[in-house]
Order: sequence, then structure tokens, then C-alpha cells
Amino acid sequence: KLEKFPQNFLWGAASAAYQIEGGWNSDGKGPSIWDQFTKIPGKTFQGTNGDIAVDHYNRYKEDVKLMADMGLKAYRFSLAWSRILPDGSGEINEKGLAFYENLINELIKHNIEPVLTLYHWDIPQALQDRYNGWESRQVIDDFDNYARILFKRFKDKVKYWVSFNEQNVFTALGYRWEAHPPNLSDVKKMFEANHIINLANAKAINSFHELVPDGLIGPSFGYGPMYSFNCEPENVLATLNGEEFQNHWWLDVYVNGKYPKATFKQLVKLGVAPTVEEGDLQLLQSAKPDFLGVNYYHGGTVRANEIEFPSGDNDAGLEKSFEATDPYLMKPKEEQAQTPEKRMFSNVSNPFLEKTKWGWEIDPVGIRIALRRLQNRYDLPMMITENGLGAFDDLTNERTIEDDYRIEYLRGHIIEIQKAITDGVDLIGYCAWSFTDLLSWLNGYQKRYGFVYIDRDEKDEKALERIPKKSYFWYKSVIATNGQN
Ligand code: BGP
Repeated sequence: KLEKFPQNFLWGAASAAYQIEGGWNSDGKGPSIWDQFTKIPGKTFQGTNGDIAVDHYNRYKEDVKLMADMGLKAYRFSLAWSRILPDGSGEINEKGLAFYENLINELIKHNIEPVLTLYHWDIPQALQDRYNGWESRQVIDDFDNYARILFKRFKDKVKYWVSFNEQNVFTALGYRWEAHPPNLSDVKKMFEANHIINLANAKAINSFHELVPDGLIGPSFGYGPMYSFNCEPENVLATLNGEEFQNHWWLDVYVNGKYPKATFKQLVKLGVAPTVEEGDLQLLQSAKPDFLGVNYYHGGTVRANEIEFPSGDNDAGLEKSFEATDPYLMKPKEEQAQTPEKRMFSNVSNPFLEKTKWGWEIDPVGIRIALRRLQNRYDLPMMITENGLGAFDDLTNERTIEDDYRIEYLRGHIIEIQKAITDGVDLIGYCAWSFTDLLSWLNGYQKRYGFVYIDRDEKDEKALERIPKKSYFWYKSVIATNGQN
């Protein structure tokens, strides 16, 4: 029998500043690296950007009203650093800060718990120009300064704080795959920047514990559990490597202030390990998060790599349907050997799972596996800070959206988190991605996640009209019944 969700479970929804706000240069906001990056031709789907996004900057009251009508208990959103400090440091832009203060007040007025993310990928362009952003240790103090401004200002209003959103994703896509700003393909720089972000995270967490002793802070990590392709021991070993390289590389540092050994050694061999200076590990170890934010979309399936196991034996059961998903498998062997994970594991598709139109595996059981593994290894309270389905939604002639597929997806995952709670996992909330439709970083506005549809086809007074989808009413009843669906 399934246990009930805890009484004060935070049923929420999430968003991020660049994806919803718009007002990219309103009221003194400075540009972020995303304002610049999306203007580079060919970088985003049909050149879409967040200049206007869904105009949440001007319509936040209307959006909060929709949340309140839904009965939402928590709303996770991020702050744009360059709205508050247009130059990255220095003078505070009071108008920018006032926007967030008003938003927070509006949420509190409607009994919605704000969950505030400090960094969701949009460092001020000024800091990128000044010292290459996350590549320089100067950013550690600048981030701490930005965080302290917010801690002091909102400490009596906001209890739940997220430090960094998906550090694994924005470092990989930004420094290695030229898919996010700063648009680089440099593995060494990726690991260096990543280490500096770890230090910035630790310093800010320490500031938080000093300034907001009653609050809770943690990172939101994009976690995907790794599955072994089959029970061949070499593949199982590769899965251990994959789990370490893709997940524990960050999580072990957040929680225990240590890099996992096998991965670190591989990076040293390849000359791409981060420079760990004296005092770094002490700082990392001094700052323990109060909870882990978990963004869950899908996991990954892994088999042994051909570099470490050139016999090819591990391919024995590999059928054609297990199409390789990793661009590096197409590259010559010597080049593959230069990438750390290719010495450790290979990614393959999972034949048991269906995929979304964008190729993301749909795996509700994976969320339970994720929570169980994280609970065992890190033993912290957790909050699902993102989970959702990207889909094309059709507006009917009656101006409704019958998104039963989204309901099915979310219901499947909510049942599994209830099982995880029954297993003993300490879960404090679930924030679906996303509340309204919003900008998908690289996939434009056509890939929709929201409970609330945003009409982008109409002009004038109907432009960007908000229309609750069928899933909005379904989630409303989930919240009202504390998880029955
Ligand atoms: C996460 C991000 C979100 C959101 C989501 C969906 O990685 O934290 O900001 O964008 O993924 O991704 P996408 O928009 O690429 O479908």
C-alpha cells in the first residue's frame, strides 16, 4: 500500500528568468550571456530568443493569479543577475530588485512558497567581457556578492533557495559542445570553469548559512540514473564509470567536497583535470547543502567502451536497434581516446523506453531509481525541482488544449515518487516543469511544457494570451487531494 504524501508537501511548478521574463533591457537590466548568444545566427531554433519571452516581467500578477487559482503550493523561479547588478558587480539596480520583491510579495499574498534559484545560466555579459565569466576566480567573490544581496533582502520571505541550476548541463553545453554560451569546445576549460563554479557555490552556501540560518539551500542537479546495457560485467563496470562521470562528479563535491577518484585520475591522464589550489578542498568541504534539488527528465544506458576493451566482446549482445547516441562514437578511435568518458563508457539507447519527439526517453520508474540512489549515497532531503514533458500542443477551435499525453506523463512520474516516498525517500516537494509555456533554450517556443498555454499566433489584445490546458485542471485536483490522481 502506498503511503500518503506528507501533509505540507510542496506541489509546485518551475521556470527560469530568461525563459519567461522578456523585458531583456527594461528598467536598467544589463545584458546576460544569453541575450548575446541567441543573436548569433544558427544557434537557436529559427533564431528564437528571450527578448520578450512570455512577457512575465509585465504580466507576473496575472501569472501568479493563475497559480493561486490552481492551488499551487510552491513556485520555483530564477533571478536574472544582470537585472539586479547590470554590470555584474557594483551598483545595484533597485528597479530590477523591486521586480523580484513584488513577485515574491505577490506569491506570499497567495500562500505560494517561493523557491528562488540564484543562477539559471545567465551570467552578466559584463563579467564575461571583463574576465571570461566562470573561467576566472574573480567570479567567486562577484557571485557571492550577488547572492548576499539577495540573502539579506529576502531572508525573511524566502525559505527555499537553489544555488545553481544544472551545473552539469550548462558547463558541458557551454564549454564543450558550443551549444550554449560562451560557445566553446574546450574540454580543459570546461573542467576548470566547473571547478570555479563549485567554489562559488560553496562560498555562497556558507554566506547563506551565516545570513539565513532558518532557510534551506541546495543546488538543482540534472540527474539521470545510469543503466547497464546488460549484465555482462564489463558493461556493469562501465555503468559505474558512467554514473561517476555524469553524476557523482558534481554531487560528491556538493555534498562531501571531494571529486570521485576514478574520474579524476582519467582527467589527469588526459591533461584536462581542474587545477585544485591549496584551500579549495577545505572550502568545498565546509559548505554542505541542506537539500538536493533534482531535475529529472531521463537517465542513460551504458556499455563498455572499445578503448578499454578493444576485443569487442562487450558488443556481443549489441543488436542493431541499440543505435549509438553519442556523436563521439562516429569519430576516429584516436580522437575518441582523447575524451575522458570514452575511456570509461559509451552511451546507447534503451530499447525498452519510448522517446519524446525530441528524442528524450520517457522513464517514470527512473525517477524512483534516481531518488533511491541519491538518498542512499547522499542522505539529504530532496526536492524534485524539474520534471515534465516537452510536446507540440494544439489549440482547438474552442481554444482549449487537450494535453492528455502530458497528464499521462506527469501522473506516471507522480505515482513513482509516491512509491519512492513509501520506500523511505525524504522528498519535500515536486516542481513540474513548467508553469506557463516558455522558451526552450535551443528549441524555441514550439516545444511546450506548461500547464498554461501561451498563444503566440494572435496579435493585439490576444497576444500572448494565457490559456489553462487540460493538465492545469488535472494538476489542480492532484494538489487539492494531496497527490491522488
Ligand atoms: C532543463 C533546464 C530547463 C528546461 C528543461 C527543458 O535542463 O534546467 O531550463 O529548459 O531542461 O529543456 P528543453 O527546453 O531543452 O526541452
